Amino acid sequence: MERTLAIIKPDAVRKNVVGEIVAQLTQSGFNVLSLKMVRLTKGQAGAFYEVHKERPFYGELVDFMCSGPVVPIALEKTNAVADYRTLIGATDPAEAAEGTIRKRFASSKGENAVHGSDSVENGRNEVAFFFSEAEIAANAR
Ligand code: FUP
Repeated sequence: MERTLAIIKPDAVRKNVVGEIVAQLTQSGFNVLSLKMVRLTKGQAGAFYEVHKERPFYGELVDFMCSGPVVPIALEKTNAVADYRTLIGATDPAEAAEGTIRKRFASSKGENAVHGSDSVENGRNEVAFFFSEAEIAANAR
């Protein structure tokens, strides 16, 4: 079993598609270990995206992630990281495959509906960024 972190971003929360995204996740075989709705501070969003801090879009990305509530979701599945990346599609929705979450719900490369961990190690670390083991234990398989 692998863990990965999804975050439903502020654009998708504003579009009222949290339920549809969670439904697509569970219909695609992901077990929801835990989820919550939170409003990130700049400090939290900045720390979460620390790896991108030298990139030109970092400031905009942090501001966007703090612009409204987000829904972090701890997911579990065999091959969760790669399967979730396939399910969400390319970073830019214009390049995302038909039926992917970003194709269905994202507006642009910046406001792209969902976050996804990009490696198994980051999957574990990013889940731990938002959830304690006690929060996750209740629904682990
Ligand atoms: P992804 O793993 O698909 O979320 O994409 P990246 O890790 O490359 O980028 C993380 C986030 O930075 C994206 F979700 C949106 C933002 N971003 C931009 O705003 N502009 C870019 O050119 C690339 C990424």
